[in-house]
Amino acid sequence: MVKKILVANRGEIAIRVMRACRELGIPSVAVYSEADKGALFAKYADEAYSIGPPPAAESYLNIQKVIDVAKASGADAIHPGYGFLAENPKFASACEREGIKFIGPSSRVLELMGDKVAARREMMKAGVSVVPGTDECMAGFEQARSIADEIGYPVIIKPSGGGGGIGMTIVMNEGELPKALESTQAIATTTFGLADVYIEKYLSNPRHIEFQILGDSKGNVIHLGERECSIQRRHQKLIEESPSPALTSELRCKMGEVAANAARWVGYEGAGTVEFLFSDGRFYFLEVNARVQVEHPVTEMVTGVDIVKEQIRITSGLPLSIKQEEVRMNGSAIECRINAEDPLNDFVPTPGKIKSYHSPGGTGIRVDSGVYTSYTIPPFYDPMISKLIVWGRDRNEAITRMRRALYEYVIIGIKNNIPFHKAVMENPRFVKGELGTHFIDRETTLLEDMKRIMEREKPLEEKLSHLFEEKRRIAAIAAVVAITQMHHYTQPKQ
Ligand code: MV4
Repeated sequence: MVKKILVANRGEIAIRVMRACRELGIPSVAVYSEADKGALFAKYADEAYSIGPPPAAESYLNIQKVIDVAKASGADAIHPGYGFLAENPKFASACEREGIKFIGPSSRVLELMGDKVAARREMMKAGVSVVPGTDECMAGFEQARSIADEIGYPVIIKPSGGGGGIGMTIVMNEGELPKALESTQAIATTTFGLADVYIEKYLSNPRHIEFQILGDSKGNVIHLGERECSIQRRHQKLIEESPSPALTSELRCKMGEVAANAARWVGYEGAGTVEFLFSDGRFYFLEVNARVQVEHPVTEMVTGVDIVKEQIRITSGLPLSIKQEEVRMNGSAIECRINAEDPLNDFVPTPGKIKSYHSPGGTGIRVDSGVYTSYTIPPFYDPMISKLIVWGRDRNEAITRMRRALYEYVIIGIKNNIPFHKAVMENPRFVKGELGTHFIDRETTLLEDMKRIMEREKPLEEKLSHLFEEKRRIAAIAAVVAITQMHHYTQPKQ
């Protein structure tokens, strides 16, 4: 086993990783920016080191600083979490050079999966069905036009340098093609430093279904079933679940095998996700995420496998602790991302101080978070407050349990998206499992539903109002202190 792990991340995922370290008896090291001095993850770690100013570019993204702390603290491995340096091949190779184990795939695999066109080409070679489109970058307008003609409109132009939706442009007809090409290339250049773009057939309202895979250094690759992540807004996932209501066990078996074969083909070591678009009973490879994902807990809830512990085992050169035929998917899990954002005001971020905080509990509930009462969510990073994950014996039980958990959840002081989640859990199409990537745009009643639900649950807030009568409590404490001191100073010495 590795001996000491530096966690190069913040917030809930840093704590998630440190929890696995603690269960394995491995000491953990936190690195934190000046904005995170008071954060829970920095306190949870066995050691914590400041690495610079709040902007991520000067702290969490500073490769040299992170490596310097790893060396100074004697950490022999680094877990990058998600985001920040997690899929940066330069960081992985810097670790490799310095003799520190990077908990993730090799820099070669990160490089390959980061280049979306190369990944598509590799998957075609592996016999994986990809969305109809190109296997190389667009050389120019003429080439783009002939390919679009071939696959038929609408098409979508995507930057090769980055996944996740940034810069993607939908093209309905040939007339729109030149402008779309130009704009995607411009965004690709400024965002990813690479003008390369590629073309795919555009699928309207597909489902987003992804498979969790694990590969060890002995060549074993398994999958832990799928997650459906169709409920997203501006490429930000908001609700994820496992299993997908759209898959039969036959299709799950088939897609899982394709995902595992894809990982095997590239020599994948570590935890990863193979993303597919699913439409009209057919599935198409989209991209590989070479990291542990935000939504990994739903898979942990239905399979019982601790994905982060597996990552650490893999990096330590140990075999996976479970074989494919031993993987059982039991029941149904749903995750709601609880964000500091105002769902009534175009989901604008609302960082700030949490005056009062009470998270749900009881049967089948998991809350992954890095916040506490009186904690201030800094404005510099992702405004996620927590992930609320529930498990039920079937999807209906998971939904009713999620409604119950959301009812219990009290966050006072900052606006948050709990009303949005309550509205979705009551949405008839969500309940029927009729999902697609355009769900939020198409469900036009969600805003009214949220308002109605907030009105309905006002009495509860009033019942809990003592929780946020902070000023009155402080005044009372101040009065007691004043009286005590008066007594102390006015008593004549005996
Ligand atoms: C697509 C697609 C339809 N057809 N690809 C990829 C990353 C994910 N976050 C969005 N992606 C999509 N890829 C093909 N071939 C639809 C989406 C998509 C989307 C695209 C543009 C603007 C908004 C979108 C919302 C959800 C899904």
